[in-house]
Amino acid sequence: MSADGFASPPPGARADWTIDQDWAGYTEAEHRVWITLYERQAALLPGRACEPFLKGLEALDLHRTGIPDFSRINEELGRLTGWRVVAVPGLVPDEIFFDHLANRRFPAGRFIRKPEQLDYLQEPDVFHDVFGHVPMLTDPVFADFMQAYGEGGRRAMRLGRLKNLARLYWYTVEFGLLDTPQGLRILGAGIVSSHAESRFALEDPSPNRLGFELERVMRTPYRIDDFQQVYFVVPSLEALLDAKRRDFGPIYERLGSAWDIPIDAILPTDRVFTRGTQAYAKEKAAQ
Ligand code: HBI
Ligand code: FE
Repeated sequence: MSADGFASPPPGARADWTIDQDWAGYTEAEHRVWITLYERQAALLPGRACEPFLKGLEALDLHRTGIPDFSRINEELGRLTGWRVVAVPGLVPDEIFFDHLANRRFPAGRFIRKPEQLDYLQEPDVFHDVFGHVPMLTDPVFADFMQAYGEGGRRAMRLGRLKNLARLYWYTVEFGLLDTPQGLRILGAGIVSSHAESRFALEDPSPNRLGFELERVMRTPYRIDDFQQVYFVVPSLEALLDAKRRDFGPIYERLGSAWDIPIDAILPTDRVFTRGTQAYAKEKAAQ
C-alpha cells in the first residue's frame, strides 16, 4: 500500500498495472497448454455457447496454434468495437479494473496455467481472460455493457455497494446463461472457459436456473470455489445493457436494508427455468 491507500503496481508494471505481453517470451510448453485447452473447448461449445460468443471466437481467430498475440487480437477487436486487450500480472485492484473497463480496455492475465492445473486455478490466466471474455467484446451491445459496468464501479465503491455490483458481474459476465429460441446457451466467461462447468451449467439437474432480475441478482451471494448453485438466465444482451443503464442510486438505497437471498433459494417472484435438485452441492457439503 502506498500513502494514499492504493496498492502499488508490482515491480515492472506501469502505474495502471499493465505490463508487456512479451509474446515472444512464451515457451513451447506454454503454447501447448493453450492448444490443449482450446481444442477441448472448441469441441464442446457449438450448440452450448451463445451465438455472439462463437461468432467472436471465429472473428478473432483465437487459434489452435498457441497463445494469441494481443497486438494481433487488438487490430480486429478495435475495428469491431473499439475495445483493446492489455496484459496485467494477475488480479488488479478494483479501481484499476474499473478504470480499464470504463476506457474499453480489458485487462488480461499474461501467464498461463500449468499443465497439471488444466481444470482449476484461483487467479484468472490468459486462457480464462482471452478465450473466456474477449470473444463477447466483439458484440457491440455487450461491449457497451462492459464499459457501463466499469463506469459504475467507482460510484458503487464510494457508496459502499461494490459487493452488490460485483454480483451483477459474477452472475452475468462470469456465470450468466442466455435465453435463445434454440434453448439456454452459455454467456459467462467463467463457464465457457471451463470444460466441466460448460456441461454442468447447462445440463446438470443440480443447480437452479432462474430468470435474471437486477435487484434479485444483486442480493444473491455467490461461491468462488466450486460450480454455482444458481445460474441466472439473461433474456437478451439488450436487456442486460438496459439493466445497467438504470439509475443504480435508488437501487443501492434499497439494497442497503435488504437481506441477502440464500444462494439456493427460489422466490415466488422468480421465473424458474430449472428447479435444481441441489444434489451436487449437498454431496459436496456432506464430504
Ligand atoms: N482484476 N485482472 C482482473 N480481472 C478481474 O476480473 C478482476 C480484477 N480485479 C477486480 C475484479 N475483477 C472484481 O473485483 C470486480 O469485478 C468487482
Ligand atoms: Fe473473468
